[in-house]
Amino acid sequence: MPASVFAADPVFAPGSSLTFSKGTFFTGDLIRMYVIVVNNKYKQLSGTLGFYVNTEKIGSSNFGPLNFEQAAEVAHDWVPTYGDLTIRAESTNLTATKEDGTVLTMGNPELGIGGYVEINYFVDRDTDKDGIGNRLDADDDSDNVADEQEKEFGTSPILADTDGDGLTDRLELDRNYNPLKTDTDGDSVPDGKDAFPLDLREQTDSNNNNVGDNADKEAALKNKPPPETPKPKPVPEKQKPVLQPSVTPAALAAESPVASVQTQETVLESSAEADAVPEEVPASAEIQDVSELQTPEALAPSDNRLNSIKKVVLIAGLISLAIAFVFGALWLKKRSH
Ligand SMILES: [Ca+2]
Ligand SMILES: [Ca+2]
Ligand SMILES: [Ca+2]
Ligand SMILES: [Ca+2]
Repeated sequence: MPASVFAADPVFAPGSSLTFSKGTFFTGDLIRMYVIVVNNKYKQLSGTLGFYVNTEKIGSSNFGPLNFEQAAEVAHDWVPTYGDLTIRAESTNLTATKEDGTVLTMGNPELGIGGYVEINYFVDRDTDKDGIGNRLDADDDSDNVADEQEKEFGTSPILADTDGDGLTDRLELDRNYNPLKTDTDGDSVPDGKDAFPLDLREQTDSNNNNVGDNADKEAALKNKPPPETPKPKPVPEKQKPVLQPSVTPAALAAESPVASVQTQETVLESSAEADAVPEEVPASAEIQDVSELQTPEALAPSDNRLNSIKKVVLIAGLISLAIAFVFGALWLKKRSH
């Protein structure tokens, strides 16, 4: 609890003291300190108050002129530092005007020396800003690791993330990471950015399946399906073959006179073969259908014709020999007569 000391002074009313804008404040807070001054003796009073912390002057504020029995609040803003502090407000300059017009200044024995008010205050830190100073707080950094445990583990009681890797001491202890080492597994990725702080080979888990991306890639390679056989490229319309079977001779005849003639020739060819009359076979048909003439069925009629010719020639020869013999015999008989 703050303790106040009052020094007699014409400025400060008996029992007055320093007050603060917050009942409890900590290091780093912005605090306004107040002190009440009163003129209870002179026609008018004005002056300056100096503010001190542990004898170091931190600033000053003027007041007045105050009429008889008039009071005023003098304030000064302050950012406290840590520790046991003595905070003082002291009158550093005074000017009093008496009823008879006499002016008294600082140092005049009638006015007296400058008085002061001061207060002792322990200013604590509140690291986790929970309104409880570290001296009374069992877990100064609110990382759920008590100050006593922090001593045991060697972690800082005022740093929730002792090693600064992005993970609190509590989380690292719970997961067996090292709360004193930024990169537990030594893969050059800090624990807070490493999806696997205990696995040197893994750092990321892109699909959140709790399996590292490197292991995922290896598994994918092992289970790789055989490459697909490439599908034949579609043939462009211009290169597609014309489907002849769908075109009938009748259709061709209807479309083109030339086609009609060719069809008629084919019909004539067929009838000539059936009748075995070579003279009636058009020359064009012989050239176009050599393969057909070479078949046994086509060759058979030709052999028959050759045999017939041979027989005729043989018979004619025999007849000629017979006639020649008869005429020879008659000629010899006539000569012998
Ligand atoms: Ca605290
Ligand atoms: Ca703690
Ligand atoms: Ca950490
Ligand atoms: Ca760590």
